[in-house]
Amino acid sequence: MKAILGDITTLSVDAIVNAANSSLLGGGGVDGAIHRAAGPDLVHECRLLHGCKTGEAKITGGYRLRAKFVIHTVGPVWNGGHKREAELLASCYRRSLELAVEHSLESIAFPAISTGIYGYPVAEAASIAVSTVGDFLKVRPLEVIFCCFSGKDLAVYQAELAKE
Ligand code: AR6
Repeated sequence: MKAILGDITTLSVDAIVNAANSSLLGGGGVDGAIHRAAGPDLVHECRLLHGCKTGEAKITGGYRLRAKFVIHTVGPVWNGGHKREAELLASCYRRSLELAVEHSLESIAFPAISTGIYGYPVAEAASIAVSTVGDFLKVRPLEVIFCCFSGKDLAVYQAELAKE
């Protein structure tokens, strides 16, 4: 696993992960960027999924994206840390990786789920992301990219990766 700085919508991987909301019908942040880049067929397929619970994940095609698939997961809204946020965030990473394996995918890129509009502190979120993915990769090999959207986030991820 590695961290890079970039726009997740441009990556040529088997799947990119979307930090969605429970409607799966689009929104701001990375969700908006993915829907804009994928085109309107993405929301048409998302409508058929009837939403997604926090901590769960669902897969669709990638349409106009270079990625073949989009794995939509719903991160927790940060509420101070005592509302099962850590457990739910770890579940987002695990369920996304499980879907990738079920679909025989070899590469997957994650944004920093929940750390934008949902307000999860980046350092805590990066620690959960790296440790949850690291544990999963001990059992199932996959190419995992953490796609950071700022140099500051990239530095936080690199510090976490150095601990693994
Ligand atoms: N590529 C990579 N990362 C990005 C991109 C991009 N193109 N655009 C933003 N980010 P957020 P959340 C980063 O707010 O906190 C939506 O409205 C961003 O800088 O996208 O999980 C959904 O519909 C941050 O580091 O997702 C939900 O309602 C990270 O992606 C809600 O926002 C996540 O920020 C979900 O909030």
